[in-house]
Amino acid sequence: MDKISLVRILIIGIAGTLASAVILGYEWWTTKEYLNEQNRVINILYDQFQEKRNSTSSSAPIVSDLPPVTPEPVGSSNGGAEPVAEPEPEPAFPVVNETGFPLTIPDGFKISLFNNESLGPIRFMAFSPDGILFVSMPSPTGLYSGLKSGGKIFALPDKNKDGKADEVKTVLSGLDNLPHGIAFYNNYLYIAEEDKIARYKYLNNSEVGEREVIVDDLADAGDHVSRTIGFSASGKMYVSVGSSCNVCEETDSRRAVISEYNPDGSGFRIFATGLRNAVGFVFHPVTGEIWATENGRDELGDDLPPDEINIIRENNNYGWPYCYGKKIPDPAYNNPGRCSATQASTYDMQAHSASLGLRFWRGDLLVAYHGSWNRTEPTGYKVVRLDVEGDKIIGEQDFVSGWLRPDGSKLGRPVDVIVDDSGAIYVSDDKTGLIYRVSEIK
Ligand SMILES: [Ca+2]
Ligand SMILES: [Ca+2]
Repeated sequence: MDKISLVRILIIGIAGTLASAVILGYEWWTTKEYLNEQNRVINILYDQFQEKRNSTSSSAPIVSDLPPVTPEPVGSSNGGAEPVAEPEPEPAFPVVNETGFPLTIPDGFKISLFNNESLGPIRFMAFSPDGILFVSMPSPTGLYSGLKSGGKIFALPDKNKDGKADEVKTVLSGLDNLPHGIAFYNNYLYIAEEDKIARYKYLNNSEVGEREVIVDDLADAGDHVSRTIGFSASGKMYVSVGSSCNVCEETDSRRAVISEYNPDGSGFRIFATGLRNAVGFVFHPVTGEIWATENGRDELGDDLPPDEINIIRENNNYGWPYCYGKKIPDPAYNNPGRCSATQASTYDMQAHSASLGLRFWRGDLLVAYHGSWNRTEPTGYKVVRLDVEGDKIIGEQDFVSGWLRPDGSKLGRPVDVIVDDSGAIYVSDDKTGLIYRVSEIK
């Protein structure tokens, strides 16, 4: 090798090292800045809320687990004086809110923070076989921030079962393609990234083995980058990949579908189609069928089309891009004939709710509404309870709300919902980086 070639190689090597250092430094810096900013926002929100709370605490206690007020006996008289104001009726069951956020929950429940410091824009959750809550963080700056590297998986053990994470462990870091979906199956931790499925042997106590990529050809690029993964009781793996666009005819049949695989990544087939972005799906505890959320398209106004819950059955087409809701033709194609062979939604939700994670709980469905980003008046930003009867949904009520304030500001954005063995509910939030825990007061 002559001297000039040697010098060239040296120069290329030094330049490469410098470029890597700059990229790593940038990622470290953006992550740090992001987390600092998240913690700063949480602190400001918390302080503002505490101020308001202190100024109104006599009339509106946040923690209202007080003994019931004994009502005035009927017919009692106050001696002809001016009528006195009726005392506020106390709820029949107490409600406890320890979060510092102005959240509303059903009577008889308590809500608290499972972790105290922002984990960054966390998304989907799963419990390990040894009962530890795992959560994904696809990117330190958010799923749709453009930065696709620096993804992490956290574990939050609660060994003493006091409803607070004992610590936060970083199980995996440096994942570079938006780890989002997360599931445990047969003692493996599975991670769904934008273009891959990887699995790791689970070794208990939040420890995992080597990375094994079992699917490396998920459709990537384009609009919807979250991938969701789950396992049926019959031992099949399901993966949801949304559309590449808001509304369009896909050229890649692997988009806007839920696909089925064997747990080792073999046996790929498309299971159901016409799903614009089924970000959340779960298995019915009795029938084993897949129930999925579906995010409707944009640019049809504030109230169209609905977000949907669909029961996903083999070879069904759920409408997108030609039809939405109950077989309504999309004006982009205006082709009613297309709708006859598609499935009507099981349930329609408010347009732009951005329904994401869902979970069965006490026979009903809890669904996280991440909240609208482009509606005139914001909607969502809450967890709802859908009243399930057989294969129908017959009602909807707020379960946790209050992140969306009357002035339109948003304190948090729920992403996923999960239930532990005791029946306590956990809600992840990618705005605050917090996990809320809702439990019944015994
Ligand atoms: Ca604990
Ligand atoms: Ca549909």
